[in-house]
Amino acid sequence: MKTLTLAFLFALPATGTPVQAASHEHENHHDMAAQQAVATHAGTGVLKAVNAKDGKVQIAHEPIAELNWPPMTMWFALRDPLPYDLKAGDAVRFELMQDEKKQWMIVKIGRK
Ligand SMILES: [Cu+2]
Repeated sequence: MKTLTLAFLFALPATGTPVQAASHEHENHHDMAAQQAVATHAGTGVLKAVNAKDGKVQIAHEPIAELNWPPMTMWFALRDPLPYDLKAGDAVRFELMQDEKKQWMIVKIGRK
């Protein structure tokens, strides 16, 4: 009987602790998700076309291992106006991030 009582007493804090730990991890998970949302990824490629009016560029990019992207040609939104010295045909290096709508946006671009 003594053993059963002890086991019961020890069981109380034991069941309480994992619940607290789980909710703490949950908060950490949200912090990590927020950090990932603003993470930038570096890429290289060739500038294929510029749509200055809509603030977009088409880039034939090389693989981006971090994102598991194969090489492809695609349009990206520009966060800032394109540097004046860049034109179609230029080799470029750039940095990408996802905007609040999860669309990929170039936040930095320059000649490679
Ligand atoms: Cu792509």
